[in-house]
Amino acid sequence: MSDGIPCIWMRGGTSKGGIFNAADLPSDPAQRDQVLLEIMGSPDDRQIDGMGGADPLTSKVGIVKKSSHPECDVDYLFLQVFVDQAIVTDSQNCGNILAAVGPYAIEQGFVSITEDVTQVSVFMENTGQIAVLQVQTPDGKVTYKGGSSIDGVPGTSAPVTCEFKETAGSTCGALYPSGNLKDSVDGVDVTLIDNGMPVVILRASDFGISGTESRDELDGNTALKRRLEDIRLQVGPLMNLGDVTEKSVPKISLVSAPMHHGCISTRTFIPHRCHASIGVLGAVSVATAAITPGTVAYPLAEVPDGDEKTLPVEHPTGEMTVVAYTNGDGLQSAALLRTARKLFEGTVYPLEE
Ligand code: NQM
Repeated sequence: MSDGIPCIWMRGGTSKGGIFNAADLPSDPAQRDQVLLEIMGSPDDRQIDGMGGADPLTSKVGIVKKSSHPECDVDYLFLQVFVDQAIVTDSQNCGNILAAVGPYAIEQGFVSITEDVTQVSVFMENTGQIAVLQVQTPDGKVTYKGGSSIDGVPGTSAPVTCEFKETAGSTCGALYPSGNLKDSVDGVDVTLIDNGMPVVILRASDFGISGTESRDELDGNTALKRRLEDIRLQVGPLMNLGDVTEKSVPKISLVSAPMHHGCISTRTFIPHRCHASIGVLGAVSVATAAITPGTVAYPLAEVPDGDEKTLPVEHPTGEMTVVAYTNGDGLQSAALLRTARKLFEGTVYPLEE
């Protein structure tokens, strides 16, 4: 048997995956990706021969190392391991797994505990941007126990607050990479936006759906999924992402008016399966469009007054609240509440040579 690789399996927000110390994985990206496919059990719909949970939301990897960035404690590289294809991609970031990186960085000794709350500054390698996390560390150690709840996760846990600044154009080079607030593709209005996550925003009603359907119902709608993928492939080059056939971005958010006193309602494809909720940076991008006149989302959105806006983004299992700090130039920074939990610490085994 091979020696295996040290790993901690964690829930971060509404996602789950393996968190690794970069020093424990092969430094060659091709070798590393092969090892991660073997660990997750991909490609296979059930990921039966690996750790993955047969869902893109539970087939995720975070790789952490000490940062050389002057303002940051750790570098975090996110990798999406496809479930049914032999693809590992760094083309996107993940704000949910990021929430797990905070406690991981402290427990692994990358960051020293300061007070009852310890700040962890993270350089997000996928996009070259910074996130600042506040992790609960009472009595000199990380706690996962607490009273905070997030929709999509049962029970309550300790809060991990995540603050993002300057996320505009994270991957596409500009907040509105096509240069327009609204474009038309296949006769349908689209807003192409990247405020931390590249997202194509479309009106649900343009596709003959209400936008309140369940994840399972939308996942079963193969005609809808085919149309969305067709649009996604066309807008890839417009978003400076090139051919996106084998990329997990852009995501697609179908928006409609809020149903539960939120800011906007969403059903998001990531990109081939419907999200059980919505991604963290995905929600920041949608919220940014929702408060911006001229986008597809704006006429459907309920937008509060004031520079600090609480924007609940509704999704299939509840809502994700984005607290947006704005000025005349739009959204300047965003804060979100997440929780995380350490599930397992041990050794994972790729296939033997
Ligand atoms: O947008 C899923 C997730 C995500 C990404 C996805 C995320 C984010 O829920 O920041 O968190 O969009 O593939 O983990």
